[in-house]
Amino acid sequence: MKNALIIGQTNVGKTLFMINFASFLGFKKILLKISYKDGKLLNKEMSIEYAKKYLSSKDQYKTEHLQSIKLSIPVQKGKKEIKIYDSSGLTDGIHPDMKIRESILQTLAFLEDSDIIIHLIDISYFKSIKNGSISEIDKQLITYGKGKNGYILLANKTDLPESHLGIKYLKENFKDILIIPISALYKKGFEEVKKNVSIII
Ligand SMILES: Nc1nc2c(ncn2[C@@H]2O[C@H](COP(=O)(O)OP(=O)(O)OP(=O)(O)O)[C@@H](O)[C@H]2O)c(=O)[nH]1
Ligand SMILES: [Mg+2]
Repeated sequence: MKNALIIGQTNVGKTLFMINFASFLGFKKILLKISYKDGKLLNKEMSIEYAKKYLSSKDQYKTEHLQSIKLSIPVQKGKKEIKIYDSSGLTDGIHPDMKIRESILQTLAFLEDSDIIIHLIDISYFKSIKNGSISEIDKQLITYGKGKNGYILLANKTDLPESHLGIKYLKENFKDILIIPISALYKKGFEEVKKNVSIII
């Protein structure tokens, strides 16, 4: 079974994307496998509503460990299973909090083992907040992803103001990668994500 890693800066919507993508595919419940940094594993079954409420947050660094769910995606002949990993948020530079540094290490260590990389960028309020550019860590992820087969860039939060400027910037500056505008909150653009993931797996 192929695995996909959802990666990106903190608060960009990685966890909400994973949960709502499961919901979009028809799942009413998810079985979440949490991989703690000390190697322990924990399984938790929960409803989509519960998962959204307790796993996704407006606060930064909500996700502290790798956590995965199995999804089945329609392909040409039937369905195929895929394991989707949600990860802790990355940041530019070295984070002062050791716990967060360890989480970042766990995410990066898993990067090489991933068949598919789903890189999320928050493109809302693009011009005012990010001074018209994406962060260094996002640029590095794009450079890394370009060399891999299964790399998809999701421009998230298209429901918020100025997102069109962000999409324009990405499409102009990174012409040779697959960029899909989405709203993880409203499950917009998910058909396109499903289509492209099903081609890769
Ligand atoms: N308006 C809007 N808000 C979104 C969207 N996607 C996520 N959010 C919000 O952004 C915040 C962060 O979402 P999370 O899913 O927790 O983000 P994350 O990337 O997993 O964050 P960390 O685990 O902290 O790294 C929450 O308040 C979400 O409701 C979107 O498409 N539109
Ligand atoms: Mg998260």
